[in-house]
Parts: sequence; C-alpha cells; structure tokens
Amino acid sequence: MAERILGKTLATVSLSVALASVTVKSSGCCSIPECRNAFSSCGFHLSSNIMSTSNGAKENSHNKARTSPYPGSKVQRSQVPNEKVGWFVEWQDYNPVEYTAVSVLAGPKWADPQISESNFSPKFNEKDGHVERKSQNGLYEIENGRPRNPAGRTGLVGRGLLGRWGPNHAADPIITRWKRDSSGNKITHPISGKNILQFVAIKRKDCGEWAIPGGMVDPGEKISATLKREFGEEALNSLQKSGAEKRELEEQLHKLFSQEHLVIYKGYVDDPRNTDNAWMETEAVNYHDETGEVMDDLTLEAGDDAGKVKWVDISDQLQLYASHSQFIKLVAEKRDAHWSEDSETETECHGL
Ligand code: RP5
Repeated sequence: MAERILGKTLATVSLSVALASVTVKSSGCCSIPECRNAFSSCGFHLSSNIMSTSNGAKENSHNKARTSPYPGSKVQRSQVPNEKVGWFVEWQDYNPVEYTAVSVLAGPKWADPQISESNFSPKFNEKDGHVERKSQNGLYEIENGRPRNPAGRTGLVGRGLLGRWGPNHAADPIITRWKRDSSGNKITHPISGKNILQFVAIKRKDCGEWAIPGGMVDPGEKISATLKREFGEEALNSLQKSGAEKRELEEQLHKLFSQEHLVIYKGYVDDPRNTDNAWMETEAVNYHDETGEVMDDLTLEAGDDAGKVKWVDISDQLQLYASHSQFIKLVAEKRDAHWSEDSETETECHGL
C-alpha cells in the first residue's frame, strides 16, 4: 500500500503506561492522585509532566496536545515549553487561548452546555446521571468552575472539539492476529526472530492519520459495547449493512469479542484535541485471534469516521494517531511479538 503508515522514527515515547493484569475483565482500580504522586495502585501512571521529574519532551505525556493549529481550525495554541507543562510549575504569565468549536457550541446531544449557562451544574469527578465525569487517573482539580487537565497545560482553554468538560471517555479495540505465509505458517522477523503481529488499523477521515478504530463511549454505554460497536462501524461498515447482513455481522462480532482479551491501557490519551479543560481518556483492549480463523470470516470495510481500513504489521516504525503507537507497543510486548530491530530499544520497551 502506498499509504504512509510507517515512519522513520517511533513517535516519542510519551505515555509511560504499564500493562494491566492479564485478565478477561479490567480491574477498574486505577486511582491516580493528582500531580506529583502519579503512580496508581494497579500499575498505570501518567508520567513526567504530572510528576515532578519531567524536563524533556521525550518524557512528556502530552506533546500532541500542545500542537498547533488546533485540529479543524486555524487556532494557534499559546506555546507551552516542556518545563512549564506541569501545573505545579508556577507560571503567572500563562495566557492560553480560549477556543470551543462552533460545532460544540451549537449544543449537539453529545456535548455539554457552556459552564456559564445557569441551568448547567455538572457533577465533576462523579458519575453525573449517565455521563461519566470521573477520570481514570483519579481526582482532577476544578479551577474557576472548570476542570483542569491532569496532564498539564496545553496552551488552550475551553473545549476545542471535545464535547465534555473534563474527561471525554473513549474505548479502543485492538484486534490482532499473527502474520502468516500462504501455507499458514507464522512469519518470523529476520532480525528479532519474533513472530510478527498484525492489527486492524483505520485511516481517520478527520486528520488522515492511521489509528486504532476506537470511539467515544455513549452516556450509559458499557465499555465492552463501545469496543464492539466502534469496531463494527469503522472497520466493518456495520452502519451501512442491511438487516440480515447486520445480524450475521453481529454473530461474528460476538464470537470475536467474547473470547479472552487483555486490558492494555486505561487513562489519559495524548490527543491533539485536548485542552486545559477537556481531554481524552480511553480503555484500550486487545482481542487476539490466535488461529486467524475468526477474522478470516470478516471482510474489512471502512465506515463511519474511517476512510480506509487494513491489517498492519506491528513494529516500532508505526506512526499512529494520539497515543496509539504506545498502546500497540504494549500489545506487542504482551504477546511477545516482534517490535524492534534494535535490541536496545526492545530492552527499553520492557522497562516501561
Ligand atoms: C482517541 O480518540 C482515543 O484513543 C480514540 O481512539 C479516539 C476517540 O475519538 P473519535 O475517534 O470518536 O473522534 O483519543
């Protein structure tokens, strides 16, 4: 394929995350105190910029959340140097730009009203009716009535393109299989000697970047339902199927999504849409088709927010949307699959 999903370098290793325990169900235990004491009891942590030790961009857990122009606009964020990302660093002259997209201000059902609107009194850090306003990273601060991004400054206040003040919850289904030759034998990487894993990637229509086919959790929706729904909509074009086709697809999806799976990551995402007051969080879950037979029955077809869909070989050459490369790296480690040609990098990965 001519598409440039591969790049020369791995996107900066920014989120330090650890694998959740290898269980079918997530533990739901992540509780990360704000700022400096960022380690959680279940192994996840937001590194660097919410910890006191951060200095360099390489370690920073939100780089993409500081890029300009803001997606879908010409808005330039105020520049935030690496050493001033953390809220614990005093910065009296910090002057972020205010921006909320017109599409959000128009008040679609997936978006909150403006905070100043008198009949809107959200319950931050709690389940607010059907809307989950709790962060997977623990309690977040409220400053002047607005939630504060737990990963630090982004140079922009308001909600940008995000509907919710505070955490905007998503789910990312990572569907994998082993790369095989025409005889069905697993293909081994000539340098690392490890089997090559493949995952289903989509090309996002909004920015043209390749990504995991994830999406937003609807109010009241279970994460397991979001994972299945989003994969169906974006990678199998389920929304455009007829009734009978839908029923068949649903059966096949059920087979795939009811098998053993791994919760790979839960928490903050370094998403380019993040702002000081609204940010993405996700639960990334790996469903692995060991024999390849389940996925053989499913024809990939891009739909909804996805322009293209394909199987992609997993390696450190991937450049993906937001923090997705890091999630994929964690899957490769967990499945003991090929990641890097460079043994040093491979060792570093295990140290995440
Ligand atoms: C990312 O945005 C998440 O990891 C997820 O993949 C995605 C959800 O947003 P939409 O695809 O619905 O725009 O931060």
